[in-house]
Amino acid sequence: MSGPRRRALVTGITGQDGSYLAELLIEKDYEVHGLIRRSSSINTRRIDHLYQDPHASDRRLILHYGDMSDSTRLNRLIDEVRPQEVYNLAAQSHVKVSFEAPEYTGDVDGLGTMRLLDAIHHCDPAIRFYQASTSEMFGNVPPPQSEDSGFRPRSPYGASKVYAYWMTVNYREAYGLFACNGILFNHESPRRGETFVTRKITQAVARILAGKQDAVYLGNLDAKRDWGYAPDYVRAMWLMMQEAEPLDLVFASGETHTVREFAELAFAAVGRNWESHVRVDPAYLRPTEVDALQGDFSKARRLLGWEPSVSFPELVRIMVEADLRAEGLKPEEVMVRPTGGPAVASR
Ligand code: NAP
Ligand code: F7E
Repeated sequence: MSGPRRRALVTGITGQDGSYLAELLIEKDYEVHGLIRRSSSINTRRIDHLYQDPHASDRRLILHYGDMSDSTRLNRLIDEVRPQEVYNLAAQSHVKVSFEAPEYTGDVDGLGTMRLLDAIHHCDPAIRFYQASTSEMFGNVPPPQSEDSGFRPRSPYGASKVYAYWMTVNYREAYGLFACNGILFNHESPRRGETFVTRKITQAVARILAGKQDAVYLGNLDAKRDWGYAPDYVRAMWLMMQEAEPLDLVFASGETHTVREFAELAFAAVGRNWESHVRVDPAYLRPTEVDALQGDFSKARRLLGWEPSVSFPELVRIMVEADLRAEGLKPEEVMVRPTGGPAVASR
């Protein structure tokens, strides 16, 4: 016999990860509450397929207006919703933008996390808390990076997330909260924001094929990242929250590839040469860069049995395929079959 339905609160529910996490939690029979920002245009397109009319009975997705900079709202929300699990995914998550808006990034990503932890501590310390920590915290620590590596952040975003990481640890140690950090390396999908490099490339591939543009302007092609598939990473978040003890764990693919390699594969997927379409514009360079990330997720594999399910070439093809469809093109007609694989990756 199943018990009462579990309740989760997800901040950042309108983002890439928030949308996949909401799907996963609903599938697992949770009542999902999401924090959304008021904006003058609709910002819920990633979760529109989950939306239910407020008058419907037995609602599984309930949205609340609020902002990570507003502690009174966060306190009230925790008190009203009384979730068993809080997933803190809200953030100004763009590293380059964080150099332009360092104070705002620190407020939302750093202090915002503390506000939520404090609301839980004062309202109901039994509430479990997940913090969306990031490989950006490692900065220029050489790869492979694991739970034992130090943090040397290279951006206001990375530094804000280091503060949030340690506040999560501190609320755990000081007040006994079940507060854990998932240290996630880059993860992508067709829902990735259009200004992150992977999606910028795959969207450009589709638009070039559709005749809407001829080139894409990028910054540092030599940067190395450990790229995985976002749905695998939200599964990791949920797994961490089901553990007996709160942990801090790295989740990654274990591989590293350059931005250049990503572009090469994405253009090759439609039979084009990347060099004919990629141009470098220094405007996209960062004042300080994280040169190389490659995660060692052996601890997560050992403790949680977690493994990534999508390889790097598959990820590129999934994203190219989705962007081709969005442009009204048929992937089966324009994508080149990879050696030994199907023409279309479809997921
Ligand atoms: P994302 O697509 O940029 O989503 C960020 C979410 O935060 C959106 O829902 C956004 O709302 C919300 N948000 C931003 N500022 C807010 C504020 N002031 N108050 C309330 N909500 C706010 O990011 P993501 O890729 O899903 O990443 C989720 C989390 O994991 C973030 O904390 C990110 O820093 C972290 N992370 C991401 C990765 C990755 O590779 N994706 C890796 C490690 C860690 P709007 O939709 O209204 O903008
Ligand atoms: O950059 C280089 C850029 O913006 C990846 C966020 O989710 O993952 C993400 O942060 C690399 C960097 O992601 C362009 O310099 C070259 O080296 O896609 P990105 P990110 O900075 O790694 C981490 C784990 C997070 O936590 C963050 O929230 O690509 N690059 N040319 C470019 N990057 C962008 N955005 N645009 C370019 O034109």
